[in-house]
Amino acid sequence: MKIELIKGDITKIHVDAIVNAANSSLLGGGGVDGAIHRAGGPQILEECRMIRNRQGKCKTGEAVVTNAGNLPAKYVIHTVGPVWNGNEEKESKLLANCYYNSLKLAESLGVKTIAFPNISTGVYRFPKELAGKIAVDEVIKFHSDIIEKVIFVCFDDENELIYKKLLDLNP
Ligand code: AR6
Repeated sequence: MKIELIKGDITKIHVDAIVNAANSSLLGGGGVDGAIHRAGGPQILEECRMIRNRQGKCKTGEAVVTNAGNLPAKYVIHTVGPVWNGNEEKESKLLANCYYNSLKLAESLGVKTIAFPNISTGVYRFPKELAGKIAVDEVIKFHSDIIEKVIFVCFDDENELIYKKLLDLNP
């Protein structure tokens, strides 16, 4: 599995699946969630509503999939990151679950390329350095015969620098 870093907007990335840092309602929000629904159009929210009706809320650390509407991707995988409250052990495990469950779901869909945002590092206030380490560790230890490339999409300079260091890229 190749790992890449891109600085920018995840809604513009040409991959089979992009991951959304959603909330448990699955009904949209701000940050990357808002950007994905804005750029992707109403079909994504429509499918989120169907999932809500079928299974109720999405638990923290879990993932569900919808279409990607007008986005270049085929799928949006919505995962719910933990809100940082300082319980490092519990919240780190939940964040790791987001990456693991998104990758598992992607595999089941035959996804070859997938892009992740920096889950929980915005409104949910997870410390960026720790979140980056968890994300990179989880992806590296996930061996896949199906997924060929994982792209970390960093929106802000701080995350970009953190990921460059973690992935051993030249700053
Ligand atoms: N492309 C890539 N990354 C982005 C984009 C974008 N277009 N926009 C923001 N980011 P956040 P959370 C980065 O707050 O912390 C929503 O309201 C941003 O710089 O989007 O998991 C949901 O509905 C940050 O590094 O998600 C939930 O209620 C990262 O995405 C809640 O926020 C995550 O920031 C989830 O909070």
